[in-house]
Parts: sequence; C-alpha cells; structure tokens
Amino acid sequence: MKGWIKKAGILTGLIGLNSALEYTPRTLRNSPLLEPSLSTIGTGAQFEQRWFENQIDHFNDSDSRTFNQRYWINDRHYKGDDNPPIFLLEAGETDALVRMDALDRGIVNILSQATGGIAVVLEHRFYGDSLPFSNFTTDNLKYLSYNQTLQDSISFIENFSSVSPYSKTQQSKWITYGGSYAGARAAHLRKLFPDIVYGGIGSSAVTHAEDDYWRYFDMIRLHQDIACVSSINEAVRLVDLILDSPFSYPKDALKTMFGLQGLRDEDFADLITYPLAFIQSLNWDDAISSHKFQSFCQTLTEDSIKKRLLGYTVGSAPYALLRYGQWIQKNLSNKCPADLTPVECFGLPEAVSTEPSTMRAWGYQVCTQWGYFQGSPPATESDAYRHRVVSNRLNLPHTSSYCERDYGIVERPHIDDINKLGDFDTRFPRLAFIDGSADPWREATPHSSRARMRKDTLSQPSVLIKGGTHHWDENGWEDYTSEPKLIRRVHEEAIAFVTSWLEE
Ligand SMILES: *[C@@H]1O[C@H](CO)[C@@H](O)[C@H](O)[C@H]1NC(C)=O
Ligand SMILES: *[C@@H]1O[C@H](CO)[C@@H](O)[C@H](O)[C@H]1NC(C)=O
Ligand SMILES: *[C@@H]1O[C@H](CO)[C@@H](O)[C@H](O)[C@H]1NC(C)=O
Ligand SMILES: *[C@@H]1O[C@H](CO)[C@@H](O)[C@H](O)[C@H]1NC(C)=O
Ligand SMILES: CC(=O)N[C@H]1CO[C@H](CO)[C@@H](O)[C@@H]1O
Repeated sequence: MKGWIKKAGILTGLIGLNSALEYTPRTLRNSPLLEPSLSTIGTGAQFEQRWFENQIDHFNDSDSRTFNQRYWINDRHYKGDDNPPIFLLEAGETDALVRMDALDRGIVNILSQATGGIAVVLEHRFYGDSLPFSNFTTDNLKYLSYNQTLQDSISFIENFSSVSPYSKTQQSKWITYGGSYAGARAAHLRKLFPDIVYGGIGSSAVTHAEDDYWRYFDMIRLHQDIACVSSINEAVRLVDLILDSPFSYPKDALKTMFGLQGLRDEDFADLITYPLAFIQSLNWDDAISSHKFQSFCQTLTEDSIKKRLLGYTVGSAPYALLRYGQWIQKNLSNKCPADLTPVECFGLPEAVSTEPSTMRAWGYQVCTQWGYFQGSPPATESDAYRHRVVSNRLNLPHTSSYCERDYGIVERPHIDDINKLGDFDTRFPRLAFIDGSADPWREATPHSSRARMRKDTLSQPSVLIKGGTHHWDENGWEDYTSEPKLIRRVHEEAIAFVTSWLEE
C-alpha cells in the first residue's frame, strides 16, 4: 500500500467530506485521502485560532495530563455589553475548519447578529488539531468516550470568561448548536447540564444510536428520484445475482466493467456505493452543494437508443448496470494512478495505521458507542430488501468487521450509553430540533418515523425542512433575508425562538 499512500494527494477531494458521518465505503475509510483538504474547506483565516487547555481525563483527579483544544470566535456583532449571549457551535467529528463558513455566514453568525451575541466554534477532542495523543492506538482512544467529550465543552464554557479576551461574560447565557453528531451533543449538553447550558439547538441531531443503520440507504430509496432509484435497484440486484455465481468468469467480467478487477466481492460491493454517499451533501445553496448524485442518476437513466434496444430485448437492468459501471469507471476507478492496480488503490490495506485521522477517531466512536453501520436492509424487511439500493453482501457482520480488525473491538457498540440520554424522545425546555425530511440520518433523529410526534412550540421547537437533507440550517448567507424562502424561514424561526428564550 506504500505507493498509494505516497500518492495520497491524488484522491484528495474525491469524497467531499463534510464530516465523518458522511457515508464512506469501508475500502476508502483507512485512506489518508479522506482528510478534508484546506483548498476545499477554507482556512478560517478571518478568525484567530485560539487554544484552551483541557483535561485528558475529567474523571480521574490524580491524572493531570492536559491537551490543547482549538476554538475560534466571531465577535463582529458584539457591542461590549456585559454578559452577551454566546452561541457555541460544536464542531463534532471533523476538523473544525469545516465549520468556518458556518461561523462566518451560517447559523451562529445569524443568531449573534440578531442578539448582539458572540459566536464560538469549538473543535472536538481527537479531531483536527485538538489531539490529546499523537498516536491513535486503541489504548489512547479510550479517552474518546462520550462522557469525556461532553465534559470538554462544559470545562470550556465554565472557563471561557477567564481564558478568553471576553471577561465580561461570567453570567452569559450559552446556547449550543450542532449538526449531525454535534447536533446530538448540542441537545445532550443542554439536557445534562441545564445550569451551565441555557439553550440548545440540535440540527439533524442523531440522538438515537443504532447498531445496524441500514435505514441510511433506505432513506435514499424512499426520497430520491423514483426512476433513478429503480435503476439503481435493478443494477444492484443484477450485481448480487452475478456475485452469487459459482464461476469466476462472470464475476471478473462484472468487476472489469467497473474498472475494479481483482477486488474481493465484498470490497467491490462496498466501493460501488460511492455515489450514494453524496446525497448527504446535497444543499439548498448550489454553490456548496454536491452534484455528484445527480450526475450519477442522469447517467443511469438517460434515454438513448441503446437503452431502448436493451430494454426491449433483455430488460432495463443490463443497461442500468452498464451505465453504473461507466460512471464508476470515469468518476472513481480512473482516479487510480496508472502504475497501480485497482486492488492497490481500492482494496483494503493489510496493516492498519494508528496515525491520527478523522476516520480512525470516528470509527472508534462508531465501534464503541454509536453503531451506524450502513448497509443492505435485512431480508426480513422484505419491501426495503427487495428495493435495496446497495448489495446484499453489505450485511452487518461485514459492515462492522473493521471494529475487530482496526481496533481489536469484538463487543457490539454500547448504544445504550447514548440512547439512555433520551433517544428519539429527547426533550427539554429551550431545546430545539431541526431536521430535513429527506435526510438519510433522519431515522436516527427525533423526527424519525419511529419517534413520537412533537409539537412545535417556542420553548421546544420542532422543525422539519421539507425535502431537506443534512443540517440545512447550519450554512447561510451573509444577508440571510436574501436566502431562498425555505431556509430563510427556518433562520427566522430560530431567531424568534432564541430571542424569546433570552427574554425568559
Ligand atoms: C488515574 O490516574 C493515575 C495517574 O495517572 C493512574 O495511575 C490511575 O491508573 C488512573 N486511574 C484510572 C481509573 O484510570
Ligand atoms: C503507535 O503505537 C503503535 C502501537 O503501540 C506502535 O507500533 C507505533 O510505532 C506507534 N507509532 C508512532 C508513530 O509512534
Ligand atoms: C464514561 O464512559 C465510559 C465508557 O462508556 C465508562 O466506562 C465510564 O464509566 C464513564 N465514566 C463516567 C464518570 O461516567
Ligand atoms: C475550569 O473551571 C473549573 C470549574 O470552574 C475548574 O475546576 C477548572 O480547573 C478549570 N479548568 C481550566 C483548564 O482552567
Ligand atoms: C462529478 C463527476 O466527476 N462527474 C463526472 C462523472 O462521469 C460523467 C460521465 O459518465 C461525467 O460527465 C461527469 O462529469
């Protein structure tokens, strides 16, 4: 694998990682290529990078080791009054530079502007440059338990007025905000530490941890373009049929058609889920939205003479498969440098690196507490299974096998650590949940089809963005009043409920 790592630059940006929660084929997970690159996420240069010294172990008084946690402040709306409201954007499972746009133009800037407050982004331990250890061995990663990480934010809030340049903030009201995993954090911080955290907004907040999260892909089936979804389904069923063949010839031909010859069946099935991951990065703002899923759909469904001919003779599935293969070849396989084989580029590496990386950290959180292994629906979910958009090779034993391989973890994740904090029914005064109706993560949020209905009140707002995917309210425009109505209304509602909270 050495050659591949040396050429790490080549695939940078291939996956438009917003955060580690974005689905990543297992075969690409260990790749250093997935670290977000500064050219795609910006440098945050407009804000000064600051450091807070935090405890590595919050629960052991005789352990005095500390690490430096990174944060940034947007104070352009702060007029110098005593105790301004402070909006803490939890960066979550990513390099926090990814959140600089949200600090500059997004939700916390909008809320600070409306209230004369201060906006802060705090990087999460083990991500970006907030590293307690320079080696992510499983032993070191044990300090990445959820309770330790929540305590980081609490220590930060409690010490902010003494360590930051803003000393007149001892009595400030803190409101947490986060999207995705960070959304769950924002909600849990409010609920678990109500005297320290005045209010919270969980956007696409995954308050429900789940071992087998096959619903991720099923949300794609349920909410994306029907013609495209049914083409994917036809192609995938044909893939599974071919992979079931006892002979190697058809399987080899299939993989070659995708430019992925030599890959193991499971690695192949996993890798071709690649275009589906981009659903999560669809955004109302065209400038930052990913267009790869649409490009994939267009390729699969395009009308052509060939499509009609194949349709009349052997059915539409072979056409869908052919086009699927072409798209993967053009957009993924061909990115492999010419002097390397597909296996060298896309097969699982033999040795696992313990170097610090987003995937290494998030994978540990997944394997120990959160679950969210994404794959095919189980056959018992007959409707979802029949219409699956990913191969049935991607079952739970397969999708979670990296836990043992990469971390030596054999137990199932302790999802109860998370779910006992409220699960779908997490609620608290001054705690808001904002979700997208088509978000692949919706089934892990309080707006899941399995959750109790919620009333939308000023104290406990419950907002579902129609057609939205992942935390669409996090980003915004400098002048939010010029945003498209769908999003402007969410931002207006957030200003209204936050203003009312602050008046209480
Ligand atoms: C607490 O910290 C001390 C000093 O580092 C260490 O010797 C001890 O094993 C720690 N206890 C636990 C339970 O981790
Ligand atoms: C990280 O720890 C592992 C296991 O102890 C060790 O084999 C490896 O050499 C260490 N890597 C670095 C860069 O220190
Ligand atoms: C923190 O979480 C870890 C992992 O679940 C657990 O072992 C530990 O007992 C917890 N500590 C506290 C103080 O709750
Ligand atoms: C932060 O505040 C807490 C309680 O106010 C205090 O015990 C702790 O020592 C402080 N930590 C730092 C790093 O300043
Ligand atoms: C996003 C991307 O790179 N899309 C390309 C994938 O391949 C098709 C052709 O099949 C191109 O047209 C796209 O530009």
